[in-house]
Amino acid sequence: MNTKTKCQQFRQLLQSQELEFICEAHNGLSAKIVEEAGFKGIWGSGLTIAAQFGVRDNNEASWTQILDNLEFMSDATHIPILLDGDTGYGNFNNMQRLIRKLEQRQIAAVCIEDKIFPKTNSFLKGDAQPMADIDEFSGKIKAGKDAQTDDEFCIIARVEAFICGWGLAEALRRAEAYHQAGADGILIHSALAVPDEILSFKREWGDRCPVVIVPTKYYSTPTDVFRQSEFAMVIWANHLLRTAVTTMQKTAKTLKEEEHLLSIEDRIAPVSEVFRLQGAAELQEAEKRYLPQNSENMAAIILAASRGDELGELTEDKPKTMVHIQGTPLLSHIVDAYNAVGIKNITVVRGYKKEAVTLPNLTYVDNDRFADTGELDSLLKALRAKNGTFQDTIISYGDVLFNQYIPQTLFQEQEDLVMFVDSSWEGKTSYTRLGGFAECTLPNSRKTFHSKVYLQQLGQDVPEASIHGVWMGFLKVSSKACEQLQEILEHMLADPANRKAGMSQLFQELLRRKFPIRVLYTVGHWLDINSLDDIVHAGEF
Ligand code: SPV
Ligand code: MG
Repeated sequence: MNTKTKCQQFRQLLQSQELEFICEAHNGLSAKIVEEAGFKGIWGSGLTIAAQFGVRDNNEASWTQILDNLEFMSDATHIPILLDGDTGYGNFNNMQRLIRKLEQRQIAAVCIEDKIFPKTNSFLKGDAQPMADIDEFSGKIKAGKDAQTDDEFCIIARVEAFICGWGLAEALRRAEAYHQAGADGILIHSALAVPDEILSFKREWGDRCPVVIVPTKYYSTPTDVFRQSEFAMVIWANHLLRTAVTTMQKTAKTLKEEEHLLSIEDRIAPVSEVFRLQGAAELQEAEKRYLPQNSENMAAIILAASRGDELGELTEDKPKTMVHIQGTPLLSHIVDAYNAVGIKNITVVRGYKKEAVTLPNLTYVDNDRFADTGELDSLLKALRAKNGTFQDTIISYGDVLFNQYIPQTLFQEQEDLVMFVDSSWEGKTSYTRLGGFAECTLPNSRKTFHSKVYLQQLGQDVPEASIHGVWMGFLKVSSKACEQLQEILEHMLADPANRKAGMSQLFQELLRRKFPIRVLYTVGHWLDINSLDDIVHAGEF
């Protein structure tokens, strides 16, 4: 990247011994496109900036609106911008304020033309346009030079004598006056289809100061003619906007006529190119550095392959997870609760009547052998589907409702394996669901609020005196531990004896391998749908 300031860069271009080229831009995006094409400078065209606002080139857009637009152009690029400053938007005083505001936005240079505010584009009835008083305009240039704080800032004086129907003598007289007033360069404009006016001017002018041209009308002149005549700079003044107009008209017309995108899609920039131009990648990098990674890095796996025979007829044509609770499938309630805490990466393992499980925005993994496999088989399939890219993940069931508090709290804990245990288990003499009873390092009490509790055993046959609660069917596994979990499951399921194994066997295996499993106690906040009665009570939940 150029280490010179934009003002230094522009002055260097203007004074270079080569013929230099700058190209029009009219907003941040087109400015960036000009820079990427390799241009060393940008023409902030009055015509095209007005046009992209949908107004005329008659100072209809206020100068501060132009300034705001320029700020986007300047922010988007590293090359200097020469602003087409029309007549300076007023008298010498307005000119001075303009210069200060341009410098604040790192605009490198401004060009002002010797006409009257509000001006009209040079190609619209040019010879009917009045010119500025030569002394008044010279004073404006002087005021501008006095206002600039950076010595390198350039002011180009644009001579409109040819445009307004005057001859070479008037053009030269004005150019000399503006040069004496301090202009850093002269832009000599012409509306002829041939370069005669600008060439005759240059012949007489010699090299008193750099001369800039805008060959919009005499476009067929070979560029070498400009080079040989030792012009300093060529401005391609409006060609990107005109390109955009043609393409947009064509696309709009085609869309209107065809009512589909087939003949358009391949002929226009993909959205990925728009994102690239906007610098989306840079923001993504910054997000990694500055944003908490949590919600991006959270996922859920919902085990929902089984039928739920206990609900009888209700699960004849759909699995339990699709049974309605207050008019909405159970699974929907579960997804809502996950979504509410920012988890949208949700994998659902389907099995029984899988075609009935069709909620949107979920990743489905099918366990077609659900009838003769168990939960661990489903879980392994879900983990395999991640292809080795894991997030912190909550494993839960398709028939357990819960409060947002549950996932929220699980993700707050940094440990690799975290589970919830409901300590209000009394009265449940047998609890076959969800792996059963839990014995932990400490029972639930005020004391546990300040100390960390870990799982010691989980199953049906925990002696009553040792039971501290029931597992509620939620296990948070860190992204790192997901990888280990997959390995363990691959190993376990390689043994046919584990074909139908459930989560309690997994816990036992994890304990056997000495993985610490953190326990969080709660009372309530969940509902295990296990009977018709539960469905009725779910409404209250
Ligand atoms: C502009 O680009 O706005 C110009 C050049 O002033 S011209 O339109 O040729 O006058
Ligand atoms: Mg203009």
